Amino acid sequence: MDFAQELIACLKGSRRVGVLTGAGISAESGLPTFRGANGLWDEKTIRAFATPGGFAKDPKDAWEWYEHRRGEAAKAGPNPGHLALARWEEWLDRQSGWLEILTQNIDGLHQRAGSKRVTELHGSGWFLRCTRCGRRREERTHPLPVRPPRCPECGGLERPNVVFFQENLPEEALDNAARVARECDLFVTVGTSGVVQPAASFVLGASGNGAATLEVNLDPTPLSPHVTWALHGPSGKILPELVALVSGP
Ligand code: BJW
Ligand code: ZN
Repeated sequence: MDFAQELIACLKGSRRVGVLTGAGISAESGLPTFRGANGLWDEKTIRAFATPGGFAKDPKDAWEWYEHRRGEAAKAGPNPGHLALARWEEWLDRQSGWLEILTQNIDGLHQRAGSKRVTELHGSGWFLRCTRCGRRREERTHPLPVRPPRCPECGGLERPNVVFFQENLPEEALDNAARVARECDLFVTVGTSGVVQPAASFVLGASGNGAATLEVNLDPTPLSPHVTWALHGPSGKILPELVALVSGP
């Protein structure tokens, strides 16, 4: 079998599929990525706003950045890449299999596309957390009437319930990711630069456990040499093609 035939056989034969997504899958919804082609935010911006020290130093500026991004995400809709993953999950459900998405994105677009099994590794922009009492609340209003927002319980400063650099990922999310990497037949990475840990290492974990691995990205990444197949192009075009192959005749 050649390269393409092996990939097609693997896609059709896989009943347990793990998918790690990054900012690139939402690029075709008009949301900028951090790094890579179309990357809008440089490391300096990310460090200024998405680190505990950066947020503490200037919560107002950090909130302006998150508010801007929440607004863009609210205006955006899922693109064919998100929708293809939701269709693949539905198809696997019917075959008594599963597909679980581990997303680094905070935009909520997988859920809006209809995906059911979604683990948000880096939190969500639609939840806020009090820096004083720890209370979490869902808040979809945009723009927020008061910025920075204050805790309705104790009046403390609220932050987005996302994972900044130097912070641990939620324990439940890490447990889910470990389980997916352990149990999947196929692990797919989509639109991630593969430089942020620990998310980038899940594909290596899956591969170490015997899963086949596939990367879908516009460009090669540091993960490319380690995967079974690397497909380079827009995920909004490649994922629908793959899912048509899976569920087709
Ligand atoms: C397309 C496309 C299209 C475009 N189709 N593709 C081990 C070694 C070294 C460092 C560390 C390590 N372990 C931990 C660290 C430190 C750190 C880290 O990884 N640093 C590296 C940068 C070196 N990790 C952490 O701090 C993590 N915490 C942790 O490990 O806790 C333990 C600890 C405790 C105390 C001290 C130290 C450690 C937490 C990481 C949290 C990351 N947070 C952010 C912000 C989240 C909230 C928000 O969104 O604002 O998460 S940073 C940012 O990067 C965001 C993203 O989720 C994350 C990953 O980015 P992603 O999704 O890959 O996007 P891009 O932009 O990088 O890539 C887009 C890709 O798409 C590109 O490749 C394009 O080509 C592609 N693309 N259009 C297909 N149409
Ligand atoms: Zn509070």
